[in-house]
Amino acid sequence: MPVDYSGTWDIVSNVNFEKYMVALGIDFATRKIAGMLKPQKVIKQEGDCFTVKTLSTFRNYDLSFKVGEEFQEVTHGLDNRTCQTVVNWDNEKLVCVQRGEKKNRGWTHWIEGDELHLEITCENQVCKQIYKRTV
Ligand code: 1AG
Repeated sequence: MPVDYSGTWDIVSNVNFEKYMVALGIDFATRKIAGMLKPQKVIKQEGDCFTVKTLSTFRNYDLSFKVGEEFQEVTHGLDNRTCQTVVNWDNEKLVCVQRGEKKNRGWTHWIEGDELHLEITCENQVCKQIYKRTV
């Protein structure tokens, strides 16, 4: 069975998010709010086509992509930068490269049991988040 990321996922852990946000240049006040959030991911996968909604009480962030197709991503409501972005499969992992002003920027998603894992990287900082399926 190929992997299916579709579903609604609630965050259960968030390690080093503060330093990731500092690396992105997010201001102090925004970091303090963002660090309190318990975001939810709502993912729809149809083959290689994805929509990933990151929902929170403060801001939402929506991303749509087809695996293997580069596109321009504007991180509206986050750091508001423009990246040339591509997501590829690495076996069952989704590996995203966000090419732009910030070095070494990207993320990787994978599934372990009923958990959705996410590592988000910017420069020398890696934030690790774990989400669980809503019941
Ligand atoms: C992402 O996930 C990250 C989406 O692309 C958002 C996660 C972190 C936010 C990044 C920087 C923080 C900047 C401003 C904070 C303001 C609001 C935060 C709202 C988001 C909730 C944490 C990869 C993939 C699809 O799942 O995008």
